Amino acid sequence: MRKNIVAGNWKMNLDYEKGLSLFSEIVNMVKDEVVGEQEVIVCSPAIHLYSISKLAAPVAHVHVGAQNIHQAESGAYTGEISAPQVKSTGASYVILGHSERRAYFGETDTLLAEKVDAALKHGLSPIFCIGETKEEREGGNFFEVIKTQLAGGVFHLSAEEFTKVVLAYEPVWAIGTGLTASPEQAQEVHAFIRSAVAEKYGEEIADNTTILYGGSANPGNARDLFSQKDIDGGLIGGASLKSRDFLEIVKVFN
Ligand code: 3PY
Repeated sequence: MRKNIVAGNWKMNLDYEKGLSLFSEIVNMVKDEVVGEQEVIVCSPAIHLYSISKLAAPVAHVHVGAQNIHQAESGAYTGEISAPQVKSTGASYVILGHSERRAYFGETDTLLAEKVDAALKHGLSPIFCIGETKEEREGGNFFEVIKTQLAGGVFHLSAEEFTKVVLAYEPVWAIGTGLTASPEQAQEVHAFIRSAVAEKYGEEIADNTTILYGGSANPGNARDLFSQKDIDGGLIGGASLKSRDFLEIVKVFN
């Protein structure tokens, strides 16, 4: 079902104690201040997953996710973490295809499709990221880039599998740069993504797909972004590291 979601991407920040303390603040604020049906997800480094999942368990609408998994279930892959391991912590989501993983770890659409399959097989919902670079936007072929990422990463799924996927449009030029897509620029791409999903899986599934915006979203721009017809929430980087800022973004849906 199409949901409003605000997901934090903590990236490689916060030691164990600081992560627990930030998550506790978020949970307490959600309990006190969130009145809507919106879902709150925190995607933390692996070290926090088990402990914050325990804190999240009693709170409706708060969930935990990882930021990556390996495509294999187990084996000699030093330093990696698998879908069943993440699932065993109590987490229910995993970010896949973030542009930082594509750029710094060489993750291709083919590899990401395997990771998506591993996540779904073990009961994790992928938050699958797509988005164009500055050069691709300036070159004018960004719709093609996005369609290729969708086709390579998630369009091999059956319709039933696809309904468990959350999509996140993250223009690479808006990540870590302080630049944000304007609400109109973001809406244009979100509408395109929804139409590509409709072409592949039909109107009903497209209507029910949650598509998040990510890329320097903050309390100052979230309301304008989320008021666009095809933007169902956000994947939040820096602003998710401050409980008050993150909650202000969540509360846009109150
Ligand atoms: C950002 O906001 O910078 C992000 O990368 C969110 O995933």
